[in-house]
Amino acid sequence: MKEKKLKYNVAVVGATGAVGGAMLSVLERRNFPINEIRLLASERSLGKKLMFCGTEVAVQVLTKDSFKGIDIALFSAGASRSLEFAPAAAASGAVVVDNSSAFRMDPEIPLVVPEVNLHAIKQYTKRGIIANPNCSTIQMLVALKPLYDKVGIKRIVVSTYQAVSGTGAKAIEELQTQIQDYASGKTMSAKVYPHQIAFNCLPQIDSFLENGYTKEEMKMVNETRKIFEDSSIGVTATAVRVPVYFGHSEAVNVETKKKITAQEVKDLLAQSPGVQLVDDPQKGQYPLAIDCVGKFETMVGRIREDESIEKGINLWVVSDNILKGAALNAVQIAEHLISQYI
Ligand code: NAP
Ligand code: 3JN
Repeated sequence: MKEKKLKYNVAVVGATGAVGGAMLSVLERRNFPINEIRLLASERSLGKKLMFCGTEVAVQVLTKDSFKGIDIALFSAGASRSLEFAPAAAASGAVVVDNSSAFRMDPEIPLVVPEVNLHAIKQYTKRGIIANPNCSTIQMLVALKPLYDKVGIKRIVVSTYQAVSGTGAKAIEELQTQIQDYASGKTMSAKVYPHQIAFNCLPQIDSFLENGYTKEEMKMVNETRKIFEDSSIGVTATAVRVPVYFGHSEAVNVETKKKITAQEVKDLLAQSPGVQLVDDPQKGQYPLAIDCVGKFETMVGRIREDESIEKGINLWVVSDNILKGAALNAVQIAEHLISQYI
């Protein structure tokens, strides 16, 4: 039997980005056992150094030869970079955890939320790649998995309220600039988004498809079915960008197969992995985007029965889109890999 490693060589692809930076901080916060950390980005970052565990590490340019000796490669440099470089990383012996949409719907590649379908990780051996779902899917399924297991889910109707950090650093800057321009009486201009985002809500995330939905909305539909391994589940989504910097919020309506009361849902979620129940509306306590920032848990509240149908539940689900929505989920997958497989 192969001897178990005590420490691992980890590459972070897109290390200079918002998600890559969060990956470094999550690896540090969770004391991931690292021998070598290799930071990879584009030629624009050549010469840059980033801090990791108190040491400066030079950023290297991503090439197909970047992965020699690497055990785990965490990718967050966009889908086209994943398509081009993840197979090369896998061929050189690394297990890839990919944050992009590149491989999510590939039937040979597991799509994993550890609290929901940890068992699927073992399929990584087929291609050496594991996909991280979209941020909006991840937090919704962390909240819904306990209900799915207990009473079954027939249909999900979800509306999202997504923070600008989901679009990256340029979008954070755009919101900031528009707010400053408004305060000083200047005309606001929009470059990243199709319309002004300050003081506005945009019912468009990513581009529109022929069926009238956006790509972001269809990611939630298709990824949910794959992760639950249930093609019968109905999912319909409206994804909205709101002028919030960090933290995605979601209003989720669920039609269950068997009846469950609001109190039973609260009891269930109070002890569910990855969930923090915040549900005392009389005291003004419910999940808020400003409270989820930096937290590993997905916050759930406003739990109530949908009185318009026989078996329905409403929930308000809030999570740090850069942490559980991306970096933390990827690191949790890597933790399971090293505890069970490599
Ligand atoms: P970002 O802040 O713009 O960072 C992009 C990163 O990719 C930077 O490190 C950049 O390096 C690197 N990069 C770009 N082009 C490259 C190239 N040709 N070769 C090597 N590196 C390159 O974006 P982000 O917000 O971190 O998001 C990055 C990706 O993560 C997204 O495109 C998406 O696929 C994924 N993501 C997933 C979720 C999710 O829902 N799970 C959420 C957000 C993002 P330079 O600094 O050198 O340009
Ligand atoms: O907009 C958000 O809040 C989440 C954005 C995710 C994202 C942004 C650019 C490219 C993705 C993703 O993870 O689905 C991608 C992509 O990889 O397609």
